[in-house]
Amino acid sequence: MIKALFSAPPADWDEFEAPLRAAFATAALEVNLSRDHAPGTVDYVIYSPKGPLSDFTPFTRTRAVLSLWAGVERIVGNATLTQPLCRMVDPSLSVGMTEYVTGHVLRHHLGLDHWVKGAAGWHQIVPPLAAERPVTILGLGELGQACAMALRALGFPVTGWSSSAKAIPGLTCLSGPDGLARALAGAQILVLMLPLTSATENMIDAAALAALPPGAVLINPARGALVDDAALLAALDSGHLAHATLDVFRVEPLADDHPFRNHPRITITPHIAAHTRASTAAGVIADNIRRDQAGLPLLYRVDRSRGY
Ligand code: NDP
Ligand code: OXD
Repeated sequence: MIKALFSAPPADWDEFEAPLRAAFATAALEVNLSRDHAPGTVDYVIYSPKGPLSDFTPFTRTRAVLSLWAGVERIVGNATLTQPLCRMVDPSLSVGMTEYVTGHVLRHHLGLDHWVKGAAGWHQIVPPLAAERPVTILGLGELGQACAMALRALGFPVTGWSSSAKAIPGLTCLSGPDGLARALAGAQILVLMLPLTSATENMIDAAALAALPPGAVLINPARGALVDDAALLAALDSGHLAHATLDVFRVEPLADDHPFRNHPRITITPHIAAHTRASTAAGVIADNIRRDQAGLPLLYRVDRSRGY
């Protein structure tokens, strides 16, 4: 019998227990799923960074740590973690992120705030068509590509920037420092879809913000520490940046007295851009355990040297 330890907050257990048991049954896996197995007996750890586990040393027979989160910056550098680490790639996560990004891009593209506020008079401010509104996405992985394809389908010219060079039909794909300069210079709307690593922390600093065209909008549903907070406030206050829509922050929950709060050019959402949903993610976890048990390589393994 396979032993799987569920190491996550109680609310996650309530959400995941039944779907995981169902997914294990569907995958014909006999799994003893519990929140309190003795560490030395555990085959797989199903892990949330909000759970109790921080020392992986006693998990001597554990074959893999399977994260419920896509972002792994809070575990990838854990020196006690010698077991393989897999991040979450979940179809619902991609759909949720695509809906969030598309919705916020369309809000800014159409200037919806002006009309929602209830504009007086009869001033016909006609927005440009999507084809005239270039969008750049930094990060062309699972989520960045899903967002890019959805925006492309709506007619936006989409440029994506990633670590490795890519060729994706319909997108302008860039990489490297020159690619970043081009990607920023052309971005009327900039979407961050990068993981937080030592290479990406503070990437959106004063120079990167200055490289955007005047009046650009930033949408960050990736990680707060990608952005230099002080530089962002300065760019907004000078008017160079028209607006920032932020879902993620250096410290969460965002403090009530943080300068981002009540800033007229910042929209805050409380880390809700995309949620790992048990209905689909349980199957992803079960499938990875099935693969490992069958001697197949684990999917979505994190490269510790890159940090994602
Ligand atoms: P992926 O690992 O699939 O994609 C990451 C992308 O970033 C890849 O294209 C990668 O390039 C690129 N990249 C990484 N480092 C660099 C670098 N130094 N320079 C240039 N490009 C780089 O991640 P996901 O798309 O699944 O997720 C992205 C992030 O979204 C997560 O790490 C997480 O932080 C955040 N997230 C936020 C959620 C929310 O609710 N707010 C929900 C889920 C995730 P390459 O393709 O060459 O490897
Ligand atoms: C994640 C997140 O990384 O929710 O999955 O931010």
